[in-house]
Amino acid sequence: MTNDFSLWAQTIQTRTETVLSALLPSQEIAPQRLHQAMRYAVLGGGKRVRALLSHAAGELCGAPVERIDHAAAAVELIHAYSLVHDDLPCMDDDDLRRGKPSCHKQFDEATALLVGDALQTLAFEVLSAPALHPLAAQQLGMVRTLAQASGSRGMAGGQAIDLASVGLSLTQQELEFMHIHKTGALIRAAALLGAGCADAPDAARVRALDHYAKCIGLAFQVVDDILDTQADTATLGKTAGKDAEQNKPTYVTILGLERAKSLADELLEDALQAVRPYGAEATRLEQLAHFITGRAY
Ligand code: GRG
Repeated sequence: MTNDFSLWAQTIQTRTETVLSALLPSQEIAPQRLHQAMRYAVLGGGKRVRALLSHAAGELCGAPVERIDHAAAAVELIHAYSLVHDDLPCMDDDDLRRGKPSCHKQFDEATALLVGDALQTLAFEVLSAPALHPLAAQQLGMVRTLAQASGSRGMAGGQAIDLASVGLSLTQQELEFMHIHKTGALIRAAALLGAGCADAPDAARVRALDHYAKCIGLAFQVVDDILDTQADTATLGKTAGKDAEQNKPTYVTILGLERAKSLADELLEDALQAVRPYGAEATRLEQLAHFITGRAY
């Protein structure tokens, strides 16, 4: 199963890299430095978890793979923008991302700011391309889904709560609220966009996917908090121990390591249960859930 999943994941990761490379402006085109920095921030790194999720969700709904490629690329562009901005000195202030200098270190802060801006707008350009979907109303719904997941009631809002939480002792409920927005909203959108690529996605399947993605999005963050305390910088490709250094509330500080691990297991089980009715059709989703919760970086 693992080998079969690895092969599938590698295929999707390669497809995603190829599509993103084609969508990003060439660094030969002016403004060269901005385009070079955009390509630096997006290409050649990352697990592409969100793209894998769009593909697994799209498969469950019978969506054509070429459409999913583009929806997945749009989500990865938003994700890459969020990482570039998150690393800026005015936010998390991190020098390392995906095992290399973060964008503002490799280039400069103003360029990194513009990279984030341009990646965000490119994501919507890609998702709204007329060739992406034959049903304009459905496509418009997908654009809205990504906008809501990225904005103040989604990822950007979660980031605002995160920044305001430094040094505070949050309850588990407050921490969950932050992560549902900061990380969970985009992960949920990745699944919904994959499903939306089908001509007429079955409503029950979309509901199951939505619940699966909510659970797996939260599990992703719980595991991220655990890894921040357990893994080293070389393995993570980003600075380990950052949460404690910045005095940030995490699942590990609130629950302790063992209960945080149990919570990740519970969320994994909830996610698996949501797609169990679809049997073998949901194999990729099951494997992906195990990959997300069992990852080492
Ligand atoms: C700046 C608007 C704005 C938002 C930033 C997602 C986010 C919000 C910041 C990232 C900070 C962070 C490290 C969050 C923990 C979870 C997370 C999103 C980790 C990075 O995602 P991965 O592991 O990264 O999927 P790769 O590199 O594999 O794509």
